Amino acid sequence: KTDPEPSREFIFRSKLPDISIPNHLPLTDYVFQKFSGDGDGDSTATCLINGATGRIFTYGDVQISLRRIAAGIHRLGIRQRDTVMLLLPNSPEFALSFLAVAYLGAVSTTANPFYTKSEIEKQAKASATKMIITKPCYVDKLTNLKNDGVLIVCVEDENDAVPVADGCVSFKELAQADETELPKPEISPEDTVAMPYSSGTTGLPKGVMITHKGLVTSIAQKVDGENPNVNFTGDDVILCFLPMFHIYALDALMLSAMRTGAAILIVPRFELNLVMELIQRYKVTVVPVAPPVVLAFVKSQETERYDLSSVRMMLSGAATLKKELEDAVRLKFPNAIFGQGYGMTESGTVAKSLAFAKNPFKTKSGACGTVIRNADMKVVDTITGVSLPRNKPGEICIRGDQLMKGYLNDPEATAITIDKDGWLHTGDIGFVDDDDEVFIVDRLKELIKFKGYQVAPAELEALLISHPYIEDAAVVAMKDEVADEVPVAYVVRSEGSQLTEDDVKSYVNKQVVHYKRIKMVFFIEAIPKAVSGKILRKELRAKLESEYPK
Ligand code: 4UW
Repeated sequence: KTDPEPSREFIFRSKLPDISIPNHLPLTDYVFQKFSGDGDGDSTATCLINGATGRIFTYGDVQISLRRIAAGIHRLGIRQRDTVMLLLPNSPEFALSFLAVAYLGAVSTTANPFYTKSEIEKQAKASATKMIITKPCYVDKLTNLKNDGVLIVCVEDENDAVPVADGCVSFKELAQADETELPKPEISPEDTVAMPYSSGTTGLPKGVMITHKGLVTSIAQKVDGENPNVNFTGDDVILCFLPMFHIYALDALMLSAMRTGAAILIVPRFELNLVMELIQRYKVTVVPVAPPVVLAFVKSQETERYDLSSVRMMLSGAATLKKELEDAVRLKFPNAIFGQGYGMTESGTVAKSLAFAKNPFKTKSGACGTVIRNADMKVVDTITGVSLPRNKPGEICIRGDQLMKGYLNDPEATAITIDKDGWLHTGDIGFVDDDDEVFIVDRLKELIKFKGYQVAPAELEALLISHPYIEDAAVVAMKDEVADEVPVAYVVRSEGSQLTEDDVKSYVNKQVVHYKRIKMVFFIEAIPKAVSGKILRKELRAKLESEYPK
C-alpha cells in the first residue's frame, strides 16, 4: 500500500495561537503605537535610563528626540533608503539614532565600535554608508572614509571632555533640528530598516536586509497578543548591556521593551559588580544575558553582597548554554524565571522559552525555547533534506514574515539560505521534543561563536592567505571553557618559509577586533579539501579534537 501522504512534512508550531500582527506599519509607528490615536501610552513613563550618568528619557522625550534627529539627518542630505552606520557603544544615542534613521525610511547598518579601521571600512563600503554616527574616540579610524565624502556625526561626551573632531558634525546640534520641517515619508513594509552584518551559514560577513515588516513581526511574535510569549510590561526595568548593534539586543531587548512601555537601563558594557550594583539601585526586573555572563554570575563570590531579588526574568541566548550552568544560575536568582531564546541575525527570534509567557508553560532546563508563534519550524535530514519527526536531530529550518529580505547584493547567498518555499536554513543541528521544546546539539555551518560574537572563518582565511608566506589556510573552532569557542588556524607555509606561529598571529590579530584573534596556529602540509575546493572543516575539527581533547 502506498503512503497516503507521500509529501507530508513534519511541521512544528508554537503552543500559543497565531495573532494578528500589524506588520503593514513602519517600525517606529508600530513600536510607539500605544501613543497614537486613543492608545494608552504614558508619555511621562521612563523609556531610557543612561546607566553611566543616570539621565532619563521618557517615552515623550524619545519620540520628540527621534523626530528631531531624523530632521537633522535629513538636513545633512540623508534620504530614504540611504545607509547610515551606527558605530556606537550602548547608549541612549544609539537607540535614538536607530529610531531616527528608521523614521526617515533610511537604513541603519550597525557595527561594533571596537572594530579596527579596516573592518569598519569594509562594512561602510559594502553597505554604501553615507553617514557614520559615532563618538570622538573612534574618529581616528574613519579618516579614509571621511576623505571619501562620508559624513561623520559625533556624539559628544556628557561633560564634553572630548571635543567633536574637525570636520565632524556635532550630534547635539543635529538633535536640535526642527522636527516640523520634516515631511513624514511613505515607507513600504518591504523597505530595509536595519542591516547588521552576518556571515550566515558560509563565507564572508554580508549585509542582512531586515525590513520594517520583518522586524515588526519578530517583535510582535514575542511581546504581542493576549498571552505574549515574553511578558514584558510597563512596570519592567530591563537591563541592557548586551551589544545593541547585534540583533539579540536590538530586536529582543530594545525594540521589544519599547513596544511594551518598559524602561531600558542602558549600560555600555558588562562589568559584573557594576551590573549588580545597578540591579540593586534600579530594582531591575529583567536581565537578558549571554552564556559568558551566566558563567560570571555563577562563579562570582559577591552575588550575596547585592540585593538581586527584584529580578523576575533572566533570558539567555546567542550561544549554547550548558544545562549545569543553567541549573547553577537558577540558585543565584531564586525569584527569577530562567529560560533561553534562540535566534539568528537573518531570522530574528526562532525559539523562545514559554516560561516567559504571561500564562507560562512548564519548561525544561537546557532547552532553547519553543518555536515562536506565527511561524513554522521543521527539522530536516542534512543529507536527504527530508523533514524529521520529533526527537530526531537535523538542520533546523524556520519560515515566517520575520525573516530577512535577503543579503545585500548577494542573491546567490540568499538563495542558499532561504529556499524557494520560504524556509530559512539555520545551519544549526537540533531537535524538537515531545513537549515542543527545541534543543540545539551541534552546528552544521562554519560560523565560530566567541562569547556569542560572530567570527567568520572565511574572513580570517582571506587575511591569512593575503600573507606572502602563506600558501593556504583554514580556520576552525576550538572549544574553550570561558568563550565557548575560539578560532584556531591551520596554515600551509609557502616553500622555504620559516614563518612562526607568532608571525602569523601578529599579522592577523592587528587587523581584527579582539574576539576574532587567532588563538593557536598549526602548520600543516595541505588543507584537506573536497574536489569542489571546499575546505573539509569536519576533518580539521576531528583532527583538532583528537589532538586537543576538551
Ligand atoms: N543556543 C545555542 C542558543 C542560541 C545559539 C543563538 O549572531 P547571530 O546571527 O544571532 C544571534 C541571535 C541570538 C538571539 C537570541 C534570542 C533572541 O530572542 C534573538 O532575537 C532576535 C536573538 O546570536 O548567531 C546565530 C547563531 O548563534 C547560535 C546559533 O548557532 C545561531 O544560528 N545561537 N542562540 N540559545 N546557539
